[in-house]
Amino acid sequence: MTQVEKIVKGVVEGNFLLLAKAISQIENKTADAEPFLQSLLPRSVPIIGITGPPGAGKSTIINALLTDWVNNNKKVAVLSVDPSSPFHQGAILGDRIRMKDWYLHPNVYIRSLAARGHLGGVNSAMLSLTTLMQSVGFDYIVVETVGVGQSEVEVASLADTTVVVLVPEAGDEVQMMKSGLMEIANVFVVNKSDRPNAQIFANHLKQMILENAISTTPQVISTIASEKVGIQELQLAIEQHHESLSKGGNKKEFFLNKVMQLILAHKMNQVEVNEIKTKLELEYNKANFNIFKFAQEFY
Ligand SMILES: Nc1nc2c(ncn2[C@@H]2O[C@H](COP(=O)(O)OP(=O)(O)OP(=O)(O)O)[C@@H](O)[C@H]2O)c(=O)[nH]1
Ligand SMILES: [Mg+2]
Repeated sequence: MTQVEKIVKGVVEGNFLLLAKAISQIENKTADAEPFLQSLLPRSVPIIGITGPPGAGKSTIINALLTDWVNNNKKVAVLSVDPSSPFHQGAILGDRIRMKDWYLHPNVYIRSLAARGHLGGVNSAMLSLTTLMQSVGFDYIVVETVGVGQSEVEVASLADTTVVVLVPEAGDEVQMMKSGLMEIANVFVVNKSDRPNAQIFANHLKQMILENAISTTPQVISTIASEKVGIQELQLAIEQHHESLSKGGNKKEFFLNKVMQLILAHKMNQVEVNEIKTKLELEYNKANFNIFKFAQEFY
């Protein structure tokens, strides 16, 4: 049996030990990782990106989505990117509590990934891992990323369907719409709709979407994730988006984007940061230091 076949067997049986090992192999970029990745034959399994500001309810939403999927006997992989800032250190623990029903379930595999320390970007590691998940028998892959900044936008670009989770008092995030959020969202969720002004906010959002109408208009779904309200509507919106993708979609553009990210990551891997640092220490105080000349040495 090949390594992939053994992992598939494990996933069928609800034993994720070999899968976890393969992930570490990829994360640590061991010598075996590249040939292993090149042996993968991914199926077209939907990758659902769930992104949004800290505490918006992303994990609670995933927790609720899992109920229906598992009841329908689906296998689901959840990858959550640990934010690197110390401000968020509670997040991993929080996720463990929020998704506690699922940590030991044979149909669900949950893994946190460090966002820090991936030279060449967390997205190349993510691309490897989501492709792995698509190759070993999962039916859905969920990627949770915190925030609405550029790096999250990049990670979201790996997903087939990106769900942006907001809360009714998300004034600042709405400002962020202008800087890219609008383009990445395939579905908007207004979570915590039990709070005041939720409907006003949802209407405002819909209006903004219409005003900024790009090629497609994302749906706006109101949820109370902690009470599993609106989850079925969300599930439907995700399915509908995925169907629209497989109909026409811009597959070539999608793959081009991924290939560019792989090339970038590969090039970045060849950069010896420590060597640059050592040389820089010798040079940067000199009167004739020129950064372009200096950098050229490493091209
Ligand atoms: N009132 C209310 N609280 C909610 C709702 N959904 C989630 N919460 C609560 O909001 C808090 C944060 O929820 P999480 O699911 O951890 O949010 P998150 O977006 O995953 O957070 P991070 O991963 O830390 O960014 C928890 O205390 C949840 O119980 C909701 O619909 N209404
Ligand atoms: Mg979370």
